[in-house]
Amino acid sequence: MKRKGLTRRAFLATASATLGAAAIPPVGFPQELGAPRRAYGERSPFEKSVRFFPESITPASSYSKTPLQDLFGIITPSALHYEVHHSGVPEIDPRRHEIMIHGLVERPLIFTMEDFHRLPSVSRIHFLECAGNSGGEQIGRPAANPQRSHGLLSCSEWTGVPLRTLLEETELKPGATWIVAEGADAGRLARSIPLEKALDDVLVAYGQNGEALRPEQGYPVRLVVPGWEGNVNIKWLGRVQVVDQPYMTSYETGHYTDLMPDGKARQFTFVMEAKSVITRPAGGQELSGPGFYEITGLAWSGRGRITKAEVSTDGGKSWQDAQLNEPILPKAVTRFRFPWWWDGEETSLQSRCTDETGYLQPTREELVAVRGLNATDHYNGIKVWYVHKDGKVSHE
Ligand SMILES: Nc1nc2c(c(=O)[nH]1)N[C@H]1C(S)=C(S)[C@@H](COP(=O)(O)O)O[C@H]1N2
Ligand SMILES: [Mo]
Repeated sequence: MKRKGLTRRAFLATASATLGAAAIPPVGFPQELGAPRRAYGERSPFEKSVRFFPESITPASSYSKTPLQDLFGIITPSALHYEVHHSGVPEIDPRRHEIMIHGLVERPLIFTMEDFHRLPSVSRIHFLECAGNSGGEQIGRPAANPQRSHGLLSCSEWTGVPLRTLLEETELKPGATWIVAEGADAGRLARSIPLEKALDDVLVAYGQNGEALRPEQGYPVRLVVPGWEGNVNIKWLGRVQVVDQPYMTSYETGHYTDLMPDGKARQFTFVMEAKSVITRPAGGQELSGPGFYEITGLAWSGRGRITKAEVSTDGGKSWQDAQLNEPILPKAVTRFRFPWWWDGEETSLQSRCTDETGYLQPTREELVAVRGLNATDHYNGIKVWYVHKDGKVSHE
């Protein structure tokens, strides 16, 4: 009688007390006046969710992961956005920062940040995902919770100027086919991007979730390259050079290329393919007993909108459609949810998604059969969580 658990009455029964037994006013209502206002808000002291810092070789070349299991909706709070820094977080004074656009252009331009804020702007919600996100899963080292397995993923509302507007202003010369974008951090991280993408939907962003970018996200200005691997989203943007070929920078040759089983490397694998992960219930969490649970998670695709998310609660034998929560935006995360009645037996939970191109997220086995085990970037296989009889959920 699994269906029975999905009725409204059944899940209201998850409330811990019925009214008859409760004190009025309920325990925990304060009796004193509250704290005074504050100029810049902070979350409740009871909320403890933080970024996770894996070990790093140097403090400057390091990363942190978003606590996906603790988040609601689709927007990542800026303070919890994942970070990848190859040469630390520079402190840039916006009054002194300039963006140069030059190369194969009729009119090279230099913008101050003040000039920049006067240009026509747009706001769009997009995910950002490091190519290395969940790479350990590919080589058979599954991570223990959603933060550790998939936390190099965040989603923000970005505000800025379309790169197209700036490039049109400079008047491109014939032969212009690529750009090289360079950061103003000490390492001057640079990436080649095809002009076609630069003229399509790339943003030169200064806003993140309604306020200025955080220093960790590239303050005062960064590239947002929707749907493409995190690395090309150049932070602390200083320079865009219009060129006639890719420049084979270290991050598109020595890094972020995928060594295939035949010994050849795939290069310029920019698009982050469709992927999903269940964030609750998931590894590191515990079910309090048989009964109703809402399974929820995130699905996203660098190729556009998510059209379907499916959940399996029986080890992948059968799949059922999950509900996609609005809004369902292109190259943004989409939240899905699925009502589940746990009967107390050992089982596993997994999700898979389909995007608007019809592409279906593969299993790890399908992906490894094609890509092998040399490279761990651009991994998008299905993630499985195991539910044990005692209610504990784990990664194995
Ligand atoms: N200038 C510069 N841009 C950069 C980086 C960097 O170290 N320097 N890291 C890149 C990498 S590898 C990723 S995944 C994203 C991470 O962006 P975030 O730190 O805002 O999450 O920024 C990219 N842009
Ligand atoms: Mo990255």
